This record gives sequence, C-alpha cells and structure tokens, in this order.
Amino acid sequence: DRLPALLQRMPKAELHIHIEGSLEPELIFALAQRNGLTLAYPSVEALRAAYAFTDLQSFLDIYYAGASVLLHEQDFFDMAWAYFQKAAADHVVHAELFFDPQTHTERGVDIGVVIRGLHRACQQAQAELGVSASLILCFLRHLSEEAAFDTLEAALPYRELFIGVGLDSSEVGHPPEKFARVFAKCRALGLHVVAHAGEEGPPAYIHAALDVLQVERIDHGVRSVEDPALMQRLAANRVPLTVCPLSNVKLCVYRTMADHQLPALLSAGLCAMVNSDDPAYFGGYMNDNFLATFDGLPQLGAREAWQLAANSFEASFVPAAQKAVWQ
Ligand code: ES4
Ligand code: ZN
Repeated sequence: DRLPALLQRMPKAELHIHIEGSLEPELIFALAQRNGLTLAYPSVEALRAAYAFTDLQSFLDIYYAGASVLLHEQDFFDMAWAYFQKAAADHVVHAELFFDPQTHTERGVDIGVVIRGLHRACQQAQAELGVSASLILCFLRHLSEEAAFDTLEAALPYRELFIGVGLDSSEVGHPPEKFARVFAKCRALGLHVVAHAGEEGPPAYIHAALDVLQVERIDHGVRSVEDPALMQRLAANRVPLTVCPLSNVKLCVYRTMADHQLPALLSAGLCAMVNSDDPAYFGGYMNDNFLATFDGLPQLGAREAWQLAANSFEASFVPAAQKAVWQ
C-alpha cells in the first residue's frame, strides 16, 4: 500500500499546534533539572503514565503543569526547535504556532522572554530546515477579558513578531461573546483572528465565533456536524476547520478514530485539514495523525489526502503568491 508514503511525503501546512503541547516528558525533565525545579512526578515514565485523559479539562491540568518548567528564552527556543525538527521530518513546510503567554506571565515570566525565544526558533526553522513559521498568541478563555486585554497590551511591543490571536483552554462555560471587545481591538490592529470552537462546546459557539469574534478560521469545529445550517454556512464561505483527529480521540470527543467525522466534513465540501494540536500528549505529530486517521477511516484515500494538504495551504495566513507555489 502506497498511501502511508504519500501521507508522509506530501508537503503540508500545520495550523493547529500549541507549542507548549509539543513539550515531551524527556524535555520537561531536562528543563526542570536545568532550572532547579522539582516535578510532582518521579520519572519520565511516571509522567507519561499520567497521560490518560477523560475530557479537555483533565488534559489541561497536566498540560499547564508541564509548561511550568519553561522559564528562560532558551527554554522556549529549545521547545520550539524540537517541534520544528519533527515537523520537517513529516514534510510540514509551513507552521502557524499557538502559544499561551498567560500560562507563563502568571508565573512571573516576561512575555518578551516567551516571544523572543519562540521567534528565534521560527527564524532558525526557515534558515536551517526550510520551514516557514509564524506565531499566533492565544488568550486563555477561562481567564477574564480584562486579563486578555492586559496580555494584548504587554505583547504590543512585539506586534511584528506574531501574526494573529486565538482563543483556547476550557471551552464550555466560556463562550466567544466573553471576548468580543478584545477581539474587535485585535482586528483593528490588523491581526488575524481564530478561535477554538465546537471541540466540546455546542454549534452555537461556532456561530458566535464567526458572528461576534469574526474569526477567519475555527479551531476544531467538529461539532458543526450536529447543525446542518452551520455546515452549509461553513462550506459556502470556505471557513477552514483546523481538525485534530488524535486529540479528539484522546480527549474522548470520539470513542474511536472510526467514529471521527472528518469524512463527513470533507464530503460536505468544508475546508478541513489534519493537525496535531498537542503532539507530546496526544500520541504524535503530523504523520502520526495522518496515519492514524487514514488507518481508522478506510473510506479516506489518496484523493482525500491531497484535498487535506491543499486545504491546509488554502487556510494558511501566507500571501497568495506563496500559496500558489505550494498548491
Ligand atoms: C488545547 Cl486540545 C485544546 N483545546 C483547548 N485549549 C487547548 N490548549 C492546548 N490544547
Ligand atoms: Zn487546540
């Protein structure tokens, strides 16, 4: 079967990767040692054994604990550089990385330390791996809109080092409307805008992300299949959905990969594509996601593989001239 080789070798873009979610247990322990920190887990194996999630919140608790070893600019660089090497091996030629500044500023880390470290890794990825990369600052939706405004203000000295903003963390109970004003300000600043919606939250959150936040892409969005009118809207407007198959199975959005709705999204003409979300926690990077998805959903074949790659470039925030080269 030549499909696995096609999945691995086809050039693709990754548009939904939380860079803190690429922190492998080995690097968590190495950074803890380097920074003189003690972890709540005795070993790499004990930490990895704790990666058994029942829902989004059970994951987020351990994800924020893992990120607590990041203190210095070099730590952020090392984390992102490790990710770019994995991405390049999977023929990711363009990546748009989410980062969560509030996870670090709440621990006293300066936002400039975070952004400069990540930006330096992005520059080295282009220079040494030929991977183009940009940064998307995410607001934590379980915190207040005022905290998001404070984060945006602190990030403005680095405005040229990130291309957009997103909205992540605990979805249910924190609808898009909560962040209407801060997203309006971000749009006025010329930032791209995206939001997680319809991962655990209802289709109404996807409508609100589009109507109230005026986002250009929906992160996850898999619960749109419950709302036929929403499906038509997403297809007609080519609103991209950055789907993360292994994430959805690990967080029990679907019981098994065979239950995943990616085939339904593609059949309905939506601009969906495959992403890794938090690869260190969910069982792998881009190629692992493609292999698991096509293995669990045998109705997907070479035609869909090509469509997913084309969709990833169409949905990316790169200039049209560059898209034309990749597509
Ligand atoms: C996340 Cl899978 C997921 N959903 C929402 N927020 C997140 N942050 C990191 N991974
Ligand atoms: Zn995500």
